[in-house]
Amino acid sequence: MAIATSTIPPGAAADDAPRETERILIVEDDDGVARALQRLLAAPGIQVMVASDGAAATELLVSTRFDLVISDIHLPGATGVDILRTVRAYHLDVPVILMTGNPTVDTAIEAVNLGALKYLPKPFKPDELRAEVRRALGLSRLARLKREALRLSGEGADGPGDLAGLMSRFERALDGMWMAFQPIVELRTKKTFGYEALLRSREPSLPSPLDVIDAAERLHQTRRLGGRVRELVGAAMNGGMEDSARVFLNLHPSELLDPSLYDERSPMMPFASRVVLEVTERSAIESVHDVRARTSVLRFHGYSLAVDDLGAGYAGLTSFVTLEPEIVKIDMSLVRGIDASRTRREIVASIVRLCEELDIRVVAEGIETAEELTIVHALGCQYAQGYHLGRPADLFNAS
Ligand code: G
Ligand code: MN
Repeated sequence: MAIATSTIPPGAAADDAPRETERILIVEDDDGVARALQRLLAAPGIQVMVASDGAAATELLVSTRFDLVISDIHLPGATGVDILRTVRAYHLDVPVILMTGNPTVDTAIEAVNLGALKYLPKPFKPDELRAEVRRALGLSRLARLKREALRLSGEGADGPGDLAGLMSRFERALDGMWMAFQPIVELRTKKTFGYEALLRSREPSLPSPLDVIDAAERLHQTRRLGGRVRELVGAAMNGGMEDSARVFLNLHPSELLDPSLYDERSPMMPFASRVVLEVTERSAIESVHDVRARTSVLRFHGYSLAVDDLGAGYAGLTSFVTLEPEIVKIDMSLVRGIDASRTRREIVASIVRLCEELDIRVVAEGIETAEELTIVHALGCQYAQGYHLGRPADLFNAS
């Protein structure tokens, strides 16, 4: 039998307020292990269901709301990673614990990339599993509360039931997306130093690049999006772009954890020495472990690094210290109206001075007027970018 259920009714020995029955799905082909897990996890208010292969698991996952999925990695007709993918396609917030008797680095990396909560090598101690399950159910409850709060505030058009829809819109956006390129000008020579590659969408329901990035985050697909961007930019560099031009590429901090970024066969690798990876100050990089080891591998391949949106986000020097960038990009909020603001001029002048000492070059972003351009040049910025110098455009037929 592919599917088995055991329930103990809620409220029997609950010490806190009664809540809805919580459902756990166990995906395990070994009957003995499945039954042992079922016994171990059965508790008042918890329903434990078992699927013994990938097909049965998928059937349950698309029809039932689960609060936790515990899956073996090796299954008939699927892997635990396939199960994880199915979960992510339909139930964004459900925690997934993967178990294996034979852990490998590759599956562990893939599991973490797809958002597995925990990768448990077998055999595990019952207490260890129970503790993980308690934590996971707690997170699941938290996710549900957050969804309710969102619904109350009238936001969050895509409820969890709509995730399949969001996924298909995201897939269409990936298929139709293209890269715009905006020139970055060297101020001394007035020549184009390079281009920032900017994502553009043709999907009417996700019209702005931020919509696409937001959908990718909600669907745990930021790495797939990053991979597609690198493919398109690689094609542009292979195609019409002049060989001397640098390309500035925005990297989501989570992409630093994507093994494909470091893959020799990555479409960007042949051009690495002309590529500047921009990491924004707006999101915390502290969540990425081993940043310094990762950036040193990227530098070994020839990439340079830039801190993006300086002055717009997190205060402090974290991104300077961890990334040791070759370039910083001053956010347009500091540039806007700089000709009329002494404070902005002083801040930019200090940034330029500091960067000179650290041998970091400075790009001023968002230049919209001749006056702004004159001032940032006079203050010592080496490069500038903005509508005044060139709008993002379909320059290299990258689509
Ligand atoms: O965060 P980041 O610097 O990567 O953002 C770049 C974004 O800023 C792009 O979406 C681009 O279209 C936009 N942009 C580029 N130049 C200008 C400009 O001069 N003014 C304004 N308002 N936006 C700009
Ligand atoms: Mn940028």
